[in-house]
Amino acid sequence: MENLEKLIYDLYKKNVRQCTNEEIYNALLIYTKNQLFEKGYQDGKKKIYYISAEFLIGKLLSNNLINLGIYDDVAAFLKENGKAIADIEEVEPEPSLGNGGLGRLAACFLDSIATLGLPGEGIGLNYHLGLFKQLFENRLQKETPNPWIKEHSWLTPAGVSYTVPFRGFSLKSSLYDIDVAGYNNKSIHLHLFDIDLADESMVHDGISFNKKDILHNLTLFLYPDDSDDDGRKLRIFQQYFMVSNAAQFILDEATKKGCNLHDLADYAVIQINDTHPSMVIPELIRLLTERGIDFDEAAEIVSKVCAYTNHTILAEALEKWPMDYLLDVVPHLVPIIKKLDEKIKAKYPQENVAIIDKNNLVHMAHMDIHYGFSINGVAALHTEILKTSELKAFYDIYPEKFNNKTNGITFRRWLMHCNHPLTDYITSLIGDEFKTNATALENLLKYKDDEAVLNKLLEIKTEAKKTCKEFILSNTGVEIDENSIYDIQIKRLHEYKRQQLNALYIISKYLEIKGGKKPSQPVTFIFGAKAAPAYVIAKDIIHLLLTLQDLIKDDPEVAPYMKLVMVENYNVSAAEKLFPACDISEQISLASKEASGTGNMKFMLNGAVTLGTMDGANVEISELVGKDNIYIFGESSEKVIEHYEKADYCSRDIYENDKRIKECVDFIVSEKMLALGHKENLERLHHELVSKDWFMTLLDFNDYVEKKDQALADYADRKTWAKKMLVNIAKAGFFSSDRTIEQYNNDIWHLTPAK
Ligand code: GFP
Repeated sequence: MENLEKLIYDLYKKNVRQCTNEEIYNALLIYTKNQLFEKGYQDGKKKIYYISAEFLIGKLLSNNLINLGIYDDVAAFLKENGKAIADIEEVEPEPSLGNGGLGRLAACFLDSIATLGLPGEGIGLNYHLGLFKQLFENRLQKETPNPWIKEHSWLTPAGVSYTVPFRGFSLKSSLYDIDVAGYNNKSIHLHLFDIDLADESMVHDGISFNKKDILHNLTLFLYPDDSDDDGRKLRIFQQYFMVSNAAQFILDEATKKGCNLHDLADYAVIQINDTHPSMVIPELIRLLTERGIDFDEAAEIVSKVCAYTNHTILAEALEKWPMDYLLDVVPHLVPIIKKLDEKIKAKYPQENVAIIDKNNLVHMAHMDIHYGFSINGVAALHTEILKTSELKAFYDIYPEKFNNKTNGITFRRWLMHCNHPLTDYITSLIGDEFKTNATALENLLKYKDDEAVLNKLLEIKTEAKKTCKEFILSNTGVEIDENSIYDIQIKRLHEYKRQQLNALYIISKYLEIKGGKKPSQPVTFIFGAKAAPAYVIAKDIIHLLLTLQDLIKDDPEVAPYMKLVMVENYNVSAAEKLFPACDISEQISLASKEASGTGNMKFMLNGAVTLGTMDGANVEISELVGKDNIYIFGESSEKVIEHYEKADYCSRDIYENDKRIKECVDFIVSEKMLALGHKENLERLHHELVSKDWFMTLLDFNDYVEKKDQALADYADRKTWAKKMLVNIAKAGFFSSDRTIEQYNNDIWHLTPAK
């Protein structure tokens, strides 16, 4: 650590003790960047380019130190000098480049690509104000900008620039790179393209800005409000800017290595992460034809380079752009897309696989499937649903293109970084093989009846709960009880993820306590979620949760037995405090709707027990841990799909015929709630549940209550519970993103890993 000490002295002419945390953070930033640079970057003839609108990378300092293998040394050095690494970490702003699971998956994948020694790059945009920062005001979500780029940051200007043509003007880009360290391996780059004239000062009243001023707004926000035409067009501007830069960059890199463009597939493979980067297909074709390749061959080349990952079956997320918008923004792509569509229509005339439908909407996923060589879902059930239902028409044409890649998470961040005590304890029991071979966690199973081990696991959990309690207090102002059961649901707010189901359970418990039935063990229900700014019902659900939070907290009859807390501005840093502390992991989406989930994996890895539906990766979790170590409830995905097909689900029938359900739903608009909350929001939500309930909350309510009550009761038998914890940790190895990336590489990318 002499170098670090010297660097600090050179920078500030002070010794470490005299430095502020900011000064030490800045010095560590420089120090770490230098170390990464010296270690070098993965390279090879063929590269994977992972293009994504989101990269939810989280803070980077500690993770980089871990992956460089110097975390312990740096932490010890700081400690010797009277500083705590945790305090230094607090100084780092969290990059705000993602929204939820999609973006976090991309970040985990970069970590694993680098760790496995694969030549690869991430490509995205450098959003200055991120998604948005969530504030709670008046028990409502308020969106404000989330600036994260400071004078000193992980971004390094790369000196690369391209011109991106739009209708009537063009925009020059600048590239910024973030190094992503491999664990005990070289780094790869996350390439973030930006414009030079981004003007943060144009934002007013929360996150409003002139959506037409593309020259200045293009890289301000991730997912700018798309509730009007200008907002939707802005998304196309962003997407095209991202993929045109990516395509030019990829062709440049390949050409420099000797590619003659006809053999592009020997140099590049592109993973299209969801539909946002889909325009890379016509853009690459455009660039190839500009360079003298004829159209049909260009389309063929691109089809050998592009692979598509589907992350959802929700229609709203499968983008369909009106042709008029494309004509307005990227008219030069339109003839290409039309030609691609004609070729398909000549072979497959059926409307349901067309790229351009009869309403002149361009189906981006359809283009990806026809002109990509691989289509993957993100969990076994999800891929099955794609094949047999959502994308069946395509599966019938191209069965060989479909494959499953069950999601994974990087254990460097989601265990080694966020849970040092558990990592150290596991290491003391089974050595550190699991750090590079995650399935070695199964070696823990030999301790499943070892009382000392089980007690130690409980002790580590209690310590994590204490740390989390401090975080909750500073974030929400609510003091929770570390001896209560922590029941946690943290994920984007969406009706299909069914935070409203959890809320109805909490209402039922509240009513029970008021009626004199006290739970034997206090429970803390913890939520963290952002709602998309234009998603009205999602925001109403946040309002319901915040209103319940206060109602319960201020009721002396109820508060000793349960609390509800909603973390403000839930992000990766908050997640790192919450996962280690969780007892019960809420994965309660309507079966068939959650493609995979990855929070479910982070929870089990940290010793929480899942309460969930047979949806997404929950199915694989339940197969791995066995029915004694998971709580499953709810209607099956087959039945749910059948309900949608027959359109026979009627929430009002359930509401009117089930006294308890009616009572809980009506509580939303009870006098008590209306005294605290807003009539408009609560009534709208009540109406939605009774008259629509598109994601069938009421269908699963009774089963949910029963299984959740069971889980809470079982918690009391501490030894049996600790055994469940141990089995969950031991079986989490399959969900390492190293396994996922290995499968992507073996089945789709075919890259040669560095030795
Ligand atoms: C989406 C899906 C999740 C899936 C992730 C990553 O994330 O089920 O795990 O992508 O594949 F919905 P979110 O929309 O939940 O952020």
